[in-house]
Amino acid sequence: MERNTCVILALDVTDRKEAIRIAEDVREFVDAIKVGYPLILATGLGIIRELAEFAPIIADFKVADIPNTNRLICEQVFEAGADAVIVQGFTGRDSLDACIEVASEYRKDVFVVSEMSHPGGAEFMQPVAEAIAKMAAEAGAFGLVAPATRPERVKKIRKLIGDKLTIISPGVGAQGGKASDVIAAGADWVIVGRSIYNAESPKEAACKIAAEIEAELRGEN
Ligand code: NUP
Repeated sequence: MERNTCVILALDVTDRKEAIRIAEDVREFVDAIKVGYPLILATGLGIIRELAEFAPIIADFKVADIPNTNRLICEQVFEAGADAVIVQGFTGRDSLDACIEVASEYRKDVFVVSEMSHPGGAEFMQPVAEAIAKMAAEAGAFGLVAPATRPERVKKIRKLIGDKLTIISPGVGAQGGKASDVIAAGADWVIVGRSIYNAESPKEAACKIAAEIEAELRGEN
């Protein structure tokens, strides 16, 4: 995944044609497309290959099972053509290791959720987020998913892991987070769903977020 616009589209629509139309529309302003249960349950796993024509695909299945089941899930995800998978870290090191082993067999990447972006993410996950981040770094994960709704938490996690892991950050726009704030806090990419796919012009919305990040990185904000 090349860092260019620093925007990842979360494509949580449930109609195949709409998904493809939006992906095509925004392709020049997003570095990757994240797909998850809403789109894949509605349209089937084959949508991954169709969308991969436009951008690298991150499969957000928040994999959270025993090692053997995690392995079976990750094999399906990579066989379907995904470039990366998002997994939960709270299931422990052996479960994460299983995902990372499969990913390395396919030469693909694993992102680990350290703490979720919604208010409930602070209830049970926040107290263990740093331990999860450390484990992800030790296990050799590619990156972390950390909340744009709490840039101060992203800053803390970035400090803890240094440059070892890539941080992708959901919660921009509809959940209240601001793209430039979380990039300033140390995230590498923002993940944006509704603010792009529900916009009158998804392309313009994505372009605007990319421009905001570019200005932040240039130190113009
Ligand atoms: O902590 C997380 N928060 C979050 O919103 C981890 C996630 N994977 N996500 C996903 O990011 C969520 O499932 C959705 O696909 C996307 C955010 O979408 P939106 O709030 O920008 O519409």
